[in-house]
Amino acid sequence: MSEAVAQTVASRFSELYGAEPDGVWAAPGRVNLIGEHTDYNDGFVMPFALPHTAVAAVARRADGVLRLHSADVEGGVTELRLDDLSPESDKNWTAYPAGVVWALREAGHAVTGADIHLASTVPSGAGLSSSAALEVVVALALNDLFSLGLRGWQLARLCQRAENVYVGAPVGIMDQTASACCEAGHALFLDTRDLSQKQIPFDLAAEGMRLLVVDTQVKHSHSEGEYGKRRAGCEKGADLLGVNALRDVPYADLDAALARLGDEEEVRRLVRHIVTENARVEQVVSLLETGETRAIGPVLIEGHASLRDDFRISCPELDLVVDTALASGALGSRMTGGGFGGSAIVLAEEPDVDAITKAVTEAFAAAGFTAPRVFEAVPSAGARRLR
Ligand code: GAF
Repeated sequence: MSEAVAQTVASRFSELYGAEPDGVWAAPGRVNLIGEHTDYNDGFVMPFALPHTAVAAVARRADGVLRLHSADVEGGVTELRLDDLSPESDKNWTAYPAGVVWALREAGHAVTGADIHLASTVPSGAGLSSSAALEVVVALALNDLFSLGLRGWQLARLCQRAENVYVGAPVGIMDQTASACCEAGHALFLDTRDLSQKQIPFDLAAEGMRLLVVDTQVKHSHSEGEYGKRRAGCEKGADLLGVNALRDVPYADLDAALARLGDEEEVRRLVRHIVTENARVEQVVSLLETGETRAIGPVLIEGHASLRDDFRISCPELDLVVDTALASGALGSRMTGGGFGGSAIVLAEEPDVDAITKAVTEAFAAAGFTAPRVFEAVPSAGARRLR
């Protein structure tokens, strides 16, 4: 499968650029199991990698030129000069790979140019980190081709900088780290403060369960204002409470912290979500480690309620997935990713999967919503070289 994909992408590269690529790399999208909007609060997250990947065929250049092409976007090859790359100058898809090259060079890494052809199976705008997959696959390819010796978490930091500064989206570090560092059969317990990581075995099929992703087809974008507003609100909360980041408010002190915020109702809601969400990540880790996998269902449900009512980033389509799945026997369900659209996850017993899928699809039709796309998510490998 990987070999066939690598061959297709390499062949297209040769057609476009008239030579063989030096190699082919893949980086996955991710699903976040729990820990939403905690990453820019120095908190905990728990994503796992999807089988869907961005694949890049790449060849080195030595002449300061970057050529970019995507199988997923109309149009020909874009040619850029490395010396001309500058933040927020590009509003197209090319800003993601170009931003990575810019971030590497700005950090002092000797990248002298490249020809790149990309093809991705990660659904875009679905809350599944299609942007991070593009960034990480380019970073990994250049790391190998220019012998930069950077580790996965270092590539993730550079990719986040590309997205924050070059693309102009104020995202945290979760998606890039997930794409770079996840392992097949595991969820990644990540402390976003120091990027310390623990791979937690997560094999639902072995226990007779499944995790479904329901892509509502409602597109979202992090460069738009609401994500940034939530981030600014969390930073205000940390300021008012006199802590570096909301991560520093222990769950046991939540009531006292909320009382100190007085009539800052909006900030109180954001703080409550972050502090309880960090506790939920720790709870899920502990349940998985003690083999109580089914017991994570109620924690996922609480997580959704918190995102809907306190953080206020759900939407009618996401709520309909969660409500319908739970009414049809799911063990747990929540929106995943940045919110305002994108995808929800559903944890279910294997025999209930078809009935839940049917119920959600029918509920969408009855509500007049675009049909959702439902697929099973199996924890897959992180970024890697294919050939
Ligand atoms: C998006 C961002 F890119 C992540 O950094 C994270 O904040 C997530 O939304 C919400 O948990 O995917």
